[in-house]
Amino acid sequence: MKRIFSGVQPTGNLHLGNYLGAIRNFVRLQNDYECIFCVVDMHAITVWQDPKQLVLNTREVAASYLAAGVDPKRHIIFNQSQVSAHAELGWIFNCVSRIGWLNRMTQFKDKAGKNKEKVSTGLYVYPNLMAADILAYKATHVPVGEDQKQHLELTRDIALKFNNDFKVDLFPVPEPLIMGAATRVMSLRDGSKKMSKSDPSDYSRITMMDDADTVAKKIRKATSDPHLIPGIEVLGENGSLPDEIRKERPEAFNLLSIYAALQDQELKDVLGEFEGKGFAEFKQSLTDLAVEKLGPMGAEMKRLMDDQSYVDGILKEGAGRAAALAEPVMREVYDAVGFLRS
Ligand code: AQP
Repeated sequence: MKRIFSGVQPTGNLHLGNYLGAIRNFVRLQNDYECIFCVVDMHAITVWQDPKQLVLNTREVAASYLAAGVDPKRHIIFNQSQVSAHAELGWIFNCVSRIGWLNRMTQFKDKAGKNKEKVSTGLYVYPNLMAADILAYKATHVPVGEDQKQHLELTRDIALKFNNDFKVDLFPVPEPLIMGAATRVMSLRDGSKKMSKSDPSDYSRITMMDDADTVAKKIRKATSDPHLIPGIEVLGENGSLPDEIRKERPEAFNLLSIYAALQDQELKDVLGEFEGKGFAEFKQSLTDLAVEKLGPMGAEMKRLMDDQSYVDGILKEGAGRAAALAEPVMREVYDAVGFLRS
């Protein structure tokens, strides 16, 4: 049986990158895998979250899964803190994982910046908790964006080390599923930075709940360049965009890649359609497409977020089902480690 675990942090401002890089893929995977989709609220508090806002943001992520089309009857949707196995296994993995491994995590370096002494210890051991999220369910596959590949490698190392240290064959070594085009959506203001929830500028991202006017305004103000859209001759032999071309015009190709991803096309098809046109014209087409694809989903998210008891009920029911899956795994883990259960 192929089982997927994946999650999104409830840190507000869910954006187009979260949708194209993660949530849309969840919907596509649900026909081929048994899926566990988590709202990872314990990861969120590795940086300060306002408690009242965290509750709302947790419902926002759950609503995004539902509005995008995840079926909560066939698959599990829940928030991490409602299943204690995550914290329990996370602690054990703190004792399996090595400091040297964590020191190599580039996301920690990026997020901590120059402030390493001041960030929470939770932020540092975040990848160990992510390993626990996945392995508590013996998930075999994890859909990850480029930025999470290194953390999944660490999960694989932890699974292997645990099996080896305790001489068991307990954890599978999960495989990454890197999905389709535009797995990395960049900021609308600066093509060298990824689109992110925490960017102080609202104009850097399109959120999943932006209305049509806001989407139009953000795309109009998005950084592009004065050159015309090139033809397919800029692409490499396999149809991919050479790094040096992307580096020359990062914002232009970000917008073109977003269009391709939203339309479910290859970049070559988009270049074929818009070759020789300027960005003013292209931006109008991108706006129309983004509003068409995101508008109904954003409206459904808003409707669901007003139906608090429905969303909370889905999370509670999902947590019960998740806990039932994790429970026998945790029993095996405690036996392996030598924790006495009386
Ligand atoms: N810009 C992006 N392009 C493609 N995929 C993205 N993801 C995030 N940003 C992009 C994917 O969304 C999923 C959930 O991510 P997360 O909640 O763990 O947040 P994050 O990766 O730390 O990035 P965010 O959402 O922008 O938050 P901040 O600002 O806090 O860094 C993941 O699968 C991720 O790959």
